[in-house]
Amino acid sequence: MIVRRLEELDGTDRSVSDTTWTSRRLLLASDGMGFSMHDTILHAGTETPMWYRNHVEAVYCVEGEGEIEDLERGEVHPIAPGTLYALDRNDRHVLRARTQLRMICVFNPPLVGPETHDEDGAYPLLTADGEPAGA
Ligand code: 9YT
Repeated sequence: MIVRRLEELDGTDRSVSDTTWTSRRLLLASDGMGFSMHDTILHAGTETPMWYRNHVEAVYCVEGEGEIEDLERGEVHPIAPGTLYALDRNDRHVLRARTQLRMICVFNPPLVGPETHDEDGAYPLLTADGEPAGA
């Protein structure tokens, strides 16, 4: 059994930041669960374009107010605590945080650990060693 607490991740390589977000990666590929699980903060007043070409992701809002724009369909959906979105078609999207958002995210395949967004807002597929898959 794995028991882990959010505060244990601060200051470790399981806490990853980019300009608009900080993510605490509670479960990663090395934990052997078949998915990764993240507690992610999106900073107030930011927007983050993303396109997970290589992963499916489900995101559940537990704090804050914002919106998600589905760039495939041109639809905008409000985000509030209790809202889930699932990117079941590798959908390109923009997440806008009106206030700070706190999101619980699950990825399949699991993230390995060091990934940050590439120029398209995607994460690369990595091997367990953190090297590009297929390289
Ligand atoms: C809200 C969202 O898309 N989160 C993605 C995961 C997070 N940015 C991370 O752990 O990299």
